[in-house]
Amino acid sequence: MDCLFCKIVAGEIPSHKVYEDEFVYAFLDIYPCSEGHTIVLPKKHFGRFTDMEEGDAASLFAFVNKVAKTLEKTLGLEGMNIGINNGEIAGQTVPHVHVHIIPRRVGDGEGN
Ligand code: D5M
Repeated sequence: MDCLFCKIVAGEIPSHKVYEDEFVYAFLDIYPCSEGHTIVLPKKHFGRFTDMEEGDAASLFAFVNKVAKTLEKTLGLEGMNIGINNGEIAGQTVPHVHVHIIPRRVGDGEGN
């Protein structure tokens, strides 16, 4: 399948890995909204979040929770935005489901 994120998971395209296990892969976003902006995705290909079964979605978010806590600790964060663009009309540019973890810091703009 010609999928950018499947190629990253397979190591065919380089990425800055943050976390990996049997089911998920997390790496730094190439166009970060803030320092440490991380993408978490299931290794198995799903186009959109709403293509996933409830169990797969729950597993993905369990890993998102783990990665977010690790980033919080290692980067000393007070908060972060965690979200998904589900579908092209919602801003999804890569059709392999992924969760954005965007570290937020005092004075960085939105919400402060
Ligand atoms: O988010 C897709 C995100 O994927 C966007 O923030 C850029 C990022 N991206 C695209 N190509 C790469 C590579 N090669 N490495 C790392 N990050 C990448 P979306 O929610 O679909 O708009």
